[in-house]
Formats: sequence, structure tokens, C-alpha cells
Amino acid sequence: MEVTRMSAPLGAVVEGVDVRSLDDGVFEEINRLFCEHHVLVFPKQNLRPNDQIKFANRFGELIPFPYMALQDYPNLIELSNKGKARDVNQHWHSDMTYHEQPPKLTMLYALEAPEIGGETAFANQELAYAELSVGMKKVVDELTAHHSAEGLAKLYGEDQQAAPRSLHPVARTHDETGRKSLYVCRAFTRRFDEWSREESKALLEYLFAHSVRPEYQGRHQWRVGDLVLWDNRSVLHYAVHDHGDDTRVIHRCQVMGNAPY
Ligand SMILES: O=C(O)CCC(=O)C(=O)O
Ligand SMILES: [Fe+2]
Repeated sequence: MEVTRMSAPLGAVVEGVDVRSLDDGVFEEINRLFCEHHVLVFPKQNLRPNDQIKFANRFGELIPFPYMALQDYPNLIELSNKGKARDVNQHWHSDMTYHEQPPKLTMLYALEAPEIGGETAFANQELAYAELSVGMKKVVDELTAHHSAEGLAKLYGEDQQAAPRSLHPVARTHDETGRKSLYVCRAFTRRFDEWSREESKALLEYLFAHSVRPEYQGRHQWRVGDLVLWDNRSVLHYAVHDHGDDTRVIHRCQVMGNAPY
């Protein structure tokens, strides 16, 4: 197994392994690397849907996704840009923060990839938290925020009133490493529970901008056969749609996480 860093703020590329056949010791090492680097890339994998599901299952229980499930594979969805002007994931977010128990990790496998562009951007939220001042850390440590899927419901033409909502700490603690991350995102975070909507606005704007400073970011350029997993407890991500109609087809699944604390 050969591990090289992907970018200064986050990510590692793991070569020389076939994720279909890992003994428990190697898997444990992979999980350790995952918690340390936040994003792992496994190039040149050769996976059928069941192989991806089986590997993801080693991290925990899969969360089915209500839309776009593949026939025969309710836990796997297909992300495709065919016939779409924009990507629904073209915004900074951590996955499903509007749920009580958001997925701890999301795993994508590329079946088709554009020659150039169509990257996924990531931002390290442990760094974002660590680089806040002592005074600001004290403020965010005391706050909880309301997250909601209203924006997504609007996008999918669904009932916004019925969209799922949840309340989470603004600085969450990683259940495996004990490290703290900033846990807000422009896509889903609406306001602080302890503050009025008006009061929340300015600080949230500051945190949204701070959380995705270029110094915290790394990007992945997709190649066919890439398997990529990211840690929703400690990174934000953004699907960069700059590849026009060049085909990009990805299989996606997600693994259940803890209720953030
Ligand atoms: O397509 C991508 O690059 C990322 C999509 C995304 O946000 C997700 O799968 O959660
Ligand atoms: Fe996402």
C-alpha cells in the first residue's frame, strides 16, 4: 500500500490495494488514514455495485437515498450530468446535515469521467475551526444551528414545509478522533438556535466564507475507476460543474454516522 498526500490541507491517494479484498488489519489502517486525511482516493478500482456496497458496509450501515436509486441496489444512486444544465450538488455542504444522524462518509465511484473539469472540491473543517481566534471558538462552542433541506425540496419541486430539519452543534466533535470541526454550510444551515434570524445572519455569513478559504481546500480530478470517500464529520464538499456536457457518471453510497455532539 502506497500513500501519497493529495493536497496540503487534506486528502490522500492510496495505491496498491484492491478494496474488494482487504483483511481486517489493512482495513483498520485505511480507516485510520481516512480519519487523518479526511478524503481518500483509491485509483484504478474495478467495482461492480455489490463490491462498492460491500466495501462501504465495512465502515457501517448504509443509508438508502430516497431518490434515483439504481434498480436492484436501493443503497446506490447514480450521479450523472447527462441533460443537466447544472449540478444539484454545486454548493458547499456536508451531506444531509438536516438529518438527526447524517452520514459519516460518502463514497463515490467513477464509471465515466470528463477529460478535464468536473472536479470535486473539499474544504477541511478541522483547520477552519482550529484557525478561529480563541474568542470566536468560545462563541461557536456555545452555539447550535438549525439545518434544513428546504432548499433541496425547492430544487426537486417538493413540499418545502415537509423538508427534514435538524439541530446540531456549530462545532462538532469527531466520534473517532475527538477533534473538533466547524459544522455549518451555506446549503443547509439556516440560523443559530440561541440567536434571532437577524442576529445569526452576519456571523453565519462570516463562517460560511471562513470555512471555505482556499487554504483549507483540495480538489479531486476524476478518472474512470477512482473510488473516493470523504468524511462528512470534518469536510465540506462542492461538485464543480465546469465540464459542460462532457459525460460524468458516478455511483454513490453513504454510511450512517452518529448524532453530532
Ligand atoms: O458529484 C460530486 O462531485 C459530489 C456530489 C455530492 O455532493 C455528493 O455525492 O454528496
Ligand atoms: Fe454532497
